[in-house]
Amino acid sequence: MVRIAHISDSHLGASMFQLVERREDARKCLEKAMDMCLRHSPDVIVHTGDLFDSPFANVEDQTFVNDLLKRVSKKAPIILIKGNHDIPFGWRYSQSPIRLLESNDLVISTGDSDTRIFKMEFDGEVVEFHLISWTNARSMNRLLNKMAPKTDTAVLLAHHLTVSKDRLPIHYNYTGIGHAHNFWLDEEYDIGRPGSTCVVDWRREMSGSSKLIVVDICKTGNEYTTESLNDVREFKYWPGFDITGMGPAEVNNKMKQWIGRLSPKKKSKPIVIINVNGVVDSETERGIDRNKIIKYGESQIDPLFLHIESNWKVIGTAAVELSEPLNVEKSVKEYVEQMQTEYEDELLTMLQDIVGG
Ligand SMILES: [Mn+2]
Repeated sequence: MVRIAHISDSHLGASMFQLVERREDARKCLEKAMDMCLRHSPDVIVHTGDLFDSPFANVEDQTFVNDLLKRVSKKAPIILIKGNHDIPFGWRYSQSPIRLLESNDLVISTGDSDTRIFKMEFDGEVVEFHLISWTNARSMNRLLNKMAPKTDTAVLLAHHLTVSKDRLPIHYNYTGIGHAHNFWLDEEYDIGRPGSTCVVDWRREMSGSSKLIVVDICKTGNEYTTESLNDVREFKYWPGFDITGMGPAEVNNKMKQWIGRLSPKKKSKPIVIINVNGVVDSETERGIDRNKIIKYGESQIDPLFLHIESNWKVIGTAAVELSEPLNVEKSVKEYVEQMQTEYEDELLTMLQDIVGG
């Protein structure tokens, strides 16, 4: 039996909403994920790419990674795929901070190339690893077509896949990928994607989850264990606030009421994202006092950051004055006159049919 612990997409250096605290969070998330891997005593740890958010990683992040991998690689070898974020200007240039980690013998990666095939022996059991770092679709398809393992047990590791799961070569015991930041495990096809170790882009990641995938490759088939990988920062995501039909005062009050109901669980300052939907008129939108609402929220829940995502739609308004609202015929005529609608003639003809004029 060979045990692989698989994580992905750590995006060191990413800072959501330009919050410097998130850089520190990303480092803590990676360290937490690596320690979670070690607790399962894996034969090998796999990271399928986007270790850094930018190939021009800052020295602080590089030093952190260096120290962390030095500690972890003493316990288990680390295979690291280069993701699209780890490579400058796409696949045409090879200089990447991963290259440095590799030449320091902290990780096994694909060197200056986008691919590498090698064997590793675990207690007499030989496993062939096929690595594909980020590359274009054509070269990826070419690699997939020509890579054929020579040993019984083989593992394919890539940052992303350019073919659907049913078109993958069948000779791999496990295919580990990254790139998309949500967990996905297909035990029938033996394909796993852990998701990101931290929240990088909340719009894409809030609906899913991230997990550590532990794969035991046995003669009788794979056995999977997964463990939730939550961000070290607490996120409160409220998707369903609807302000349809409200006036400005009502919106301001309601939003304060909604915020008042939020109560963060942990002690750490949470990131709170409030998604507001609905349709309001432009006057109402102008009357929404964002600053006051946010200040109120900050005083109530002490967040690291409170964000109101304005997803509401705005319709223009025009006041129509009806002299006799109960007189349908007169009201329609007044409406048509004041709105200067292009359907004036049709409306007036319909009106004749209805009231029999
Ligand atoms: Mn990524």
